Parts: sequence; structure tokens; C-alpha cells
Amino acid sequence: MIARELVAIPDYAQEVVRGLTARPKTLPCKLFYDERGSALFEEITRLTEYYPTRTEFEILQQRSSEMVQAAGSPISVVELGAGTATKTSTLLRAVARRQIRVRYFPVDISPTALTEAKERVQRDLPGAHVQPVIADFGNGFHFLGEIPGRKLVLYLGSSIGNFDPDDAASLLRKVRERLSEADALLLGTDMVKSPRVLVPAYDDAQGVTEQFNKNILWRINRELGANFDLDSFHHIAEWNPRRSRMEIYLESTRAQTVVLKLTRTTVKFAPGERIHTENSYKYTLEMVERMLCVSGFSLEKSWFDRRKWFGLHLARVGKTRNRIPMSF
Ligand code: AVJ
Repeated sequence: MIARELVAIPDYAQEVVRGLTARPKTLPCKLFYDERGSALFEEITRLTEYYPTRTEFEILQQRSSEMVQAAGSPISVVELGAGTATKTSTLLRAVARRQIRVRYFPVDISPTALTEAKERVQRDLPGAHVQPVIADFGNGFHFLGEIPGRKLVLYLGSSIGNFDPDDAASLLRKVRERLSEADALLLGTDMVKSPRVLVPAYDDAQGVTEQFNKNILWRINRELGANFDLDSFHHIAEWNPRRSRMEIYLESTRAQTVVLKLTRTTVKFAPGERIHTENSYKYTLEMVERMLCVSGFSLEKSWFDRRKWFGLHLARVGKTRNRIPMSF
């Protein structure tokens, strides 16, 4: 007998069940980025309160030539988590001023984002050679080894900030393993600043970040047959100074029970109980240096905006011999 309807259970279902049955409850922040979530994130990047994207873009516009000069030439540019590559053309133009051929490899998990990235870059730099790479970082960085020649690897937008320190270091270490002496990494990090600036960036007046956060429940309703009542969850954004991170939660306003049909899971909420959906680490220059050092990189140069709200850091593969031993 063939079943009438086959509903595929998504790969992430077990992670969701584990997160919602844990204490405290958690959900993986990668679930934000379905089609609607990605559109909401793009909307966030244009909000007055959300300074990181705008600030990083300003630094790139003003200092790309210096960055590319420091990286050396000729180089191929590889961008991890490129998305639709809205910030990259400035840097690629600086590359084009120093070498004949511009080679750009945007890497992302989303094929639709990569198509847009390629169209955008070829519109901005008609001669550029763009080769998208569809990859999930969970499967390692094997693709880096397949790109010939000297490389500049970009990891922009403070995407690294979603990872706890140990996971961030292990990700960077895996990148490091695929690079050679002449290669370089350009890492974007959001810097520690007043909570009066940080909190509104993650809790905007228009409520776009709230919608972005709640989209995770909407998605689970749709893809796992759940019945979350979105109106009975509050968006919460808090600064945790001890761990140097913004923490994002969804807080249940009442006692309630939610059922996930596809996984046959029942989840109970007490009034005020939270689901932890995201961390966004904020760095000092010392934290950046340490993170790079324990990953086998050495920091060569950093660029900041005037207020030092955001940093872009050029790192090289550290010489193993001289590397400072890992001790805290
Ligand atoms: C995409 C991880 C850089 O942490 O600022 C924005 C995601 N979450 N607003 C960030 C996010 C809520 C963003 N990153």
C-alpha cells in the first residue's frame, strides 16, 4: 500500500524537539532564515535602530582600498555566508583596481540568494568572474581547498556573533585548516557598546525584529504542524554584560500547551517561561585577537568607524612556530 499523503519531516525537526523539551527551552537561530525570515532580516538591516549593516558598509566604502592592499594581490575573493552580496561590490571594485581578473566565490546555503548575489555583482562589475558555491558550514570548508591561488576569505556582518566562543573558534579553525600562508581572512565583528544603543537594535520601535523572532514559531507551525499562538508570545531583547552578548527570547504570556503534530510532541509553557532563540556576541578588540589567535590566525590590522561600533579585521594564517599557546 502506498500512503495517500507523505509529509516530509524536515531535517531540523529533532533539533526543535530537543530544544523545546530542554530547560531552559531553546530554538536554533538558523531557523529564522526561511524565505519570509530572510526578507524580514533584510528589512531589519534598513532600520534606523539597526546600525551594524550600515556601519560596516560605511567602513567598506571608505577603507576597501587599504584592506585589499593589506591582503595582497592577486587574490580570489571568497565570501562565507554571502547572502545576496549587498556589501561586497565596493571591495571587489578595489580588487579590480589592482589586478586584471576579479574572481569572486560567494558561498551560501541558499541557492536563490546566490543567484541574486551573482546578478548583483555582475551588474556592478561587468568583467567579474563569479562562481557561486552552495554549501552548509556544518559540512566543513572543503570547497576552500578547491579554489586555486591566493585567497581573501570574507566573513562579514558579524555573523560570527551567533556562535558561542568555543564554536566560533572551531569554525574559524576549520577555515584556517584550508588556507595557506599567503591567504587572508577579513572578519566583521560588532563591538561592545552602550545597552542604550544595543537593546533598540534588537527591539525596534516598528516591531520588525519581533516579527523576525516570531517567524520561527510561524515556520514551526507550518512545517511541523504545530499550533503556536503567536499573540501569546512576547519578543524580548536583553544585554548580558557577563557573556558580552545580546540575548533574544520569546516569552509565553500565559500557561499554555503547544502540540507539534508531525513529531508528536507536546510542549507546556508556564506563564513567563521563555524560549531562547538567539545570541549575538559583541566584541572588544582583545576578544577578537584572542578568538583569532586560538583559531590559528594572527590579527594584522583592524578598521573601525569613528564611533568604534563595528570592526573589520584582517587576519593571516599564524605561523605555527610563533603562535602563543592556548591558555586562559
Ligand atoms: C545576522 C547574526 C548578524 O546578530 O545582529 C538581527 C541577526 N537578529 N536582529 C545579528 C539579527 C536580530 C544578526 N546577524
